[in-house]
Amino acid sequence: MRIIISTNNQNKIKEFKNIIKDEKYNIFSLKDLNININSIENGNSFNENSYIKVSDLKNYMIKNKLLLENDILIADDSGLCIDKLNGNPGINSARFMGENTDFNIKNNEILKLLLEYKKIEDRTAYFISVICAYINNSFYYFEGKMQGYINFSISGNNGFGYDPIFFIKEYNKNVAELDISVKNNISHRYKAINKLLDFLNNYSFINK
Ligand code: ITT
Repeated sequence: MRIIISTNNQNKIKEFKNIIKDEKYNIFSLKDLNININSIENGNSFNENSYIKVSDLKNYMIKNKLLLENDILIADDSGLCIDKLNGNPGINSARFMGENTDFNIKNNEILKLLLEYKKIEDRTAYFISVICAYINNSFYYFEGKMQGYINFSISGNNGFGYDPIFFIKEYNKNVAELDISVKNNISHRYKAINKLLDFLNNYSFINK
């Protein structure tokens, strides 16, 4: 069965392929299928933006007669929410300081915005991933969160995006310092994907 992911972020694709181990699913990115979609993410929530990305993919596949009967179409809308910044950058995490701005610059800016908070307890944040899935003509949502803190400096080369400033107390490391297999066992994306997989395992259309 095909799971097609409506994203242009190759780091997300890597994580999806790493997390979904069940061989009954074949995972495809837009790039794998040569599909060119650039969704306009102008929703007011993670749910709305993940829906926009999936429905753009659905419409493209129907229009181009690419959609197969059992296809599962999904998108992930994710972001970093920092409590002392009123939940920002939140749904604007990709667009914060400009979509094409280097993450080293974005991460440095976040550290600057939190300069006044000298205690790690005051620097709480979470990553969130909302997966919207189009399955058998209906849309479903699956959400995962990973709690942590914004560290005082940038460190680590693994992962992507805001991982070099996101500190996990249990490991005493930033996410970017964790082995990628560890991140993929605790992350917001891992949790959302697991909810999706549980749902699919119990879904009679898929298992008939
Ligand atoms: P698509 O919309 O094409 O999927 P995107 O990168 O624009 O790709 P989002 O709109 O969901 O993705 O924006 C999420 C932002 O949050 C983006 O800037 C990511 O770099 C960042 N982000 C999401 N998950 C992350 C993670 O696991 N670790 C670090 N940063 C993450």
